[in-house]
Amino acid sequence: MEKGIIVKGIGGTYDVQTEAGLVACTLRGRLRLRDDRVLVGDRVEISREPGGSRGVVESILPRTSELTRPAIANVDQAVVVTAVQNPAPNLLLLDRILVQAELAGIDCIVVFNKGDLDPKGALELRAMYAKISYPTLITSAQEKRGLEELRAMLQGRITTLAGPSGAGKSSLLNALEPGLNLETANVSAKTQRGRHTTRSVELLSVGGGLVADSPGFSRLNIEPEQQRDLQFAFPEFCDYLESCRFRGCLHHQEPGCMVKDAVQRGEILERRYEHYLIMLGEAAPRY
Ligand SMILES: Nc1nc2c(ncn2[C@@H]2O[C@H](COP(=O)(O)OP(=O)(O)O)[C@@H](O)[C@H]2O)c(=O)[nH]1
Ligand SMILES: [Mg+2]
Ligand SMILES: [Zn+2]
Repeated sequence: MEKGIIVKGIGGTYDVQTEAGLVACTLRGRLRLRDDRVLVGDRVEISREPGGSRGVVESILPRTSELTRPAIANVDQAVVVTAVQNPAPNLLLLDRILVQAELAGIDCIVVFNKGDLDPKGALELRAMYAKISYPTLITSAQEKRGLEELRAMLQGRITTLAGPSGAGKSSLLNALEPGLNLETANVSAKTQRGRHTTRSVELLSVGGGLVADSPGFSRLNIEPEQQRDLQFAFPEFCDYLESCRFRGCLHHQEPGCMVKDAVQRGEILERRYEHYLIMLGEAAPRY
């Protein structure tokens, strides 16, 4: 049977990207019963009349991952975009997004855009995150720099773009695929909280991959049930976790904590550790 990926779903019609192009599909009856369970990103089998332009989704293949906000199935990676300037980088927000992606089991790529505005600052920011072991990239949508590297990272994968409003996410996609004509806006023209144009998630064909230009992870506070796992969402902690004196060490005020030692020796960035403590405090108010 013909295979494809659902890239858009509106009012019971699902656009399925197949090797032969986009096919508008409805759902086979038994799938319609669980209409809310069909997600953009789902890999599906479809049937259609030979040469027909419309089809029917017959079955949904098993998912490799499932994000709830935004609701997308089979996301392989998050590309987190932060502007080097304008707006000023919010590294706590960047770390929050990275943590949520880590907790969801998704690979992360850290992109610093608007490199043209402060090339030196861009290098410093990149060095911080490269040290943590994240793949990093400096781009300029305006000067068309770093675009080929970004394209290579998107190739053949399902990606969600995340990052604050105004970072240049839509501009980067437009630079990669000029035909997209995504709306972009001056930072000053956006409200402080960013504009939230409510629209359904859609996967766009960009650079040989599929990309969701979504506002990113909308639930960014750490929930109590995430408290224990939070430490594992900081990849640079992992080498030390086993060596703490106490088994249940949460690396806050416990004696004999190897994570804190590593921070003191400069092996773990102090800023990252501070962000860990902020998030830990949200997860468990007594910390
Ligand atoms: N100087 C500079 N400005 C950029 C760059 N990328 C985007 N912008 C500008 O930043 C503003 C916000 O871009 P937009 O793509 O709408 O950001 P989004 O909210 O993340 O999608 C727009 O005015 C863009 O023209 C860049 O690489 N350099
Ligand atoms: Mg945008
Ligand atoms: Zn510890």
